[in-house]
Amino acid sequence: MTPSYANIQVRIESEKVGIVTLDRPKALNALNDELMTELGAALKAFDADDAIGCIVLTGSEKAFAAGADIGAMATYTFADVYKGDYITRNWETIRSIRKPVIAAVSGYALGGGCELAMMCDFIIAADNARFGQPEIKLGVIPGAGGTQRLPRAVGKAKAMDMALTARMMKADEAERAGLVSRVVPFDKMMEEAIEAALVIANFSRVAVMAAKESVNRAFESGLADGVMFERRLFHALFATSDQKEGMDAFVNKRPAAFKHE
Ligand code: DAK
Repeated sequence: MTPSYANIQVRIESEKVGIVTLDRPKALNALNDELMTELGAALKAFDADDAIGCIVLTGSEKAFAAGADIGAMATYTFADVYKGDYITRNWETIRSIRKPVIAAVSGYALGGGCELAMMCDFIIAADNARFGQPEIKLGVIPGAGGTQRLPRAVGKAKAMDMALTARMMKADEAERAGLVSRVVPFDKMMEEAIEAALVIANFSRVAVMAAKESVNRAFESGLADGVMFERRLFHALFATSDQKEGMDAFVNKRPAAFKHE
């Protein structure tokens, strides 16, 4: 039984894939404090569930999420946000999730919505997706990593363009720029995301988590340190039964049956 929440829906697909759907349709899935707390709880629950091998995070056809809730933050003062460490608490949870999280993005992914998608491990976009960091129009700047993750994904020129002009990037441009890994028609988006999630969920969980950790290390370290980190994880995987199983299955021309240990 999956728990029920007020601002998100959760379900399990094919017993292996956890799906979280942002569900505040009247506000285009604007990300308020309650929603982010629920999202963190749902992601942590799937991360802790041995049956789950991958998570898909999605929204509605019109909006993945149109940003943090502007109404909720409109009257805050500097002292409020600084002393209260404004929404840092529940926005950081997603970074601690060790299983892969795929963002399936349709419609608007703006401000915190774009940042949330970028915190996921990769993005599969519907052809109607629109990415943007329009905070400059509100007299602020991106606050959940947009000025850092966007240039790493699309380079300085496009990141500056988006953060300074507030223009939106369509799905095809986002794919060319490297922000999203695949673009598909909207009615195929969830099928594509779930299929990718099932592929991942059927591999060794240990190897999958190591791959995620190692790729993420590329953004935190220099090349030599990153390669050494990868080398040590690669070596460590030879201590798993899944490495024996995977290689034996290849040699003997049979499908691998991973035990995730
Ligand atoms: N917040 C609250 N309500 C929103 C919203 C938002 N971000 N976006 C849309 N809504 C609401 C609208 O107010 C409207 O509500 P009602 O008037 O019907 O009650 C409803 O959703 C439908 O929106 P529209 O009528 O505007 O729909 P349109 O199709 O005409 O336009 C739009 C869609 C997405 C172009 C437009 O709604 C829009 O521009 N929305 C605002 C986009 C935006 O500026 N987003 C960035 C927000 S700032 C941090 C973490 C995160 C953040 C900061 C710090 N820390 C961890 C420190 C993030 C900041 C942001 O995201």
